[in-house]
Amino acid sequence: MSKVAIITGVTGQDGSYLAELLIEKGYIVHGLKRRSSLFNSARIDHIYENPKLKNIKFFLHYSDMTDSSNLIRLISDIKPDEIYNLAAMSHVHVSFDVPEYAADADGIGTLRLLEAVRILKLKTKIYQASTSELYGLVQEVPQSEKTPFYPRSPYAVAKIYAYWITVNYREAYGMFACNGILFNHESPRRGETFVTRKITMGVSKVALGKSESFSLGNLNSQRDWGHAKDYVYGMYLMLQNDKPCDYVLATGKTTTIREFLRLAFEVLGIIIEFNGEGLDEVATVVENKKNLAVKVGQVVVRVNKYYFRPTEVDLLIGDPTKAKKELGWEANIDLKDLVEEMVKSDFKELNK
Ligand code: NAP
Ligand code: G4F
Repeated sequence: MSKVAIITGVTGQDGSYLAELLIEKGYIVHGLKRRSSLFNSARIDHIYENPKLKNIKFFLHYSDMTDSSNLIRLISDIKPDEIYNLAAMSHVHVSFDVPEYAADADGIGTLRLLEAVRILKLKTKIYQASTSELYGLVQEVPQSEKTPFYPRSPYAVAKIYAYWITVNYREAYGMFACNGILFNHESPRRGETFVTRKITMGVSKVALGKSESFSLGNLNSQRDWGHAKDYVYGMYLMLQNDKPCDYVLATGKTTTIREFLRLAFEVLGIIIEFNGEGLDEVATVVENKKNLAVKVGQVVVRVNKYYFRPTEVDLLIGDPTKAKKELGWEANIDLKDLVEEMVKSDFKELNK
């Protein structure tokens, strides 16, 4: 018999890849999406249009992590074998502007979901989308499941609550609930205001002559970037394991924003150099190997303090040893391939 899964946040980057994965594995998938004034299903529309996935069982329901009666009703009707809780106000910088909403949707939202499963006395397995942002002001390098947390944003504080309430429900009620402590993962489906996608779109627009330059914030911070496709497979593996546990998913390598930017321009044969310091730092073209719409000497990136955060997470680098040992999981797609895929996808789309 087919397994039944609920994915909250199905319209997001990870939700879309996970829906594809579970459908391929023969699951009946129920995606929860929130109401929006514009269509918000662009990342999952292709699932219906793919002839290879003709007989799929994929259903969408309106929902919101701030609405417990809605969650109880849907979970009671669907009685899922697995729930993947991916819904969240996931933008760290924006969480400083909407801290109460972030706490409600990301923190208490997770409690609402766990409570729904407990009240309904279901044996549902639960995956909670935890994050490397929990490490914040890092207490250890690299960060593993044993590293103490030190959150640095309202988003991370909300996710700490979600992390511990998941652990607590596992211990108090014997629920099969796992935290995936995922380091940054990206793809051509990444939201356009996260730094990697902002860069790959910005680079493509500049190369096509659609804009002269774009602005970024802190170029010095370092992230452990993987591909979202690899990471959703890790989520799935956590719920297929014999015992519920928390796992770090990461590549074990870290890179600065500045280096990601350099690599992204390089995909299009544009070589840049950095000059100046702090808010005066700029990236300038030194070579244009493919004769794209840029000139040598053109300033293509500037630094703008608007994009800096009140408190920054300077360095993230994860230790995925436990996931490798216990789940057989590892990141397969490396940073260079990820950057190339993202730049080529944006360049193609913007060149239409
Ligand atoms: P994303 O693209 O921003 O997707 C978030 C999803 O949550 C979207 O479907 C969004 O709906 C939905 N959502 C937001 N607020 C909601 C609410 N109040 N009720 C119901 N749904 C709501 O994020 P992602 O990159 O796929 O990440 C998935 C999860 O993993 C998130 O919880 C994120 O915090 C966590 N995480 C991500 C990373 C990463 O590097 N990507 C790393 C660690 C953890 P709309 O489409 O309508 O906006
Ligand atoms: O791409 P970001 O916005 O991602 P951030 O803050 O690391 O959060 C993402 O990863 C977390 C996992 O660690 C998730 F939990 C979270 O949901 C989200 O998916 O910023 C990355 C870095 C930061 O240091 C930021 O200050 O890039 C720096 N940055 C520099 N200029 C910028 C910009 N970030 C954004 N968004 N926009 C800029 O212009």
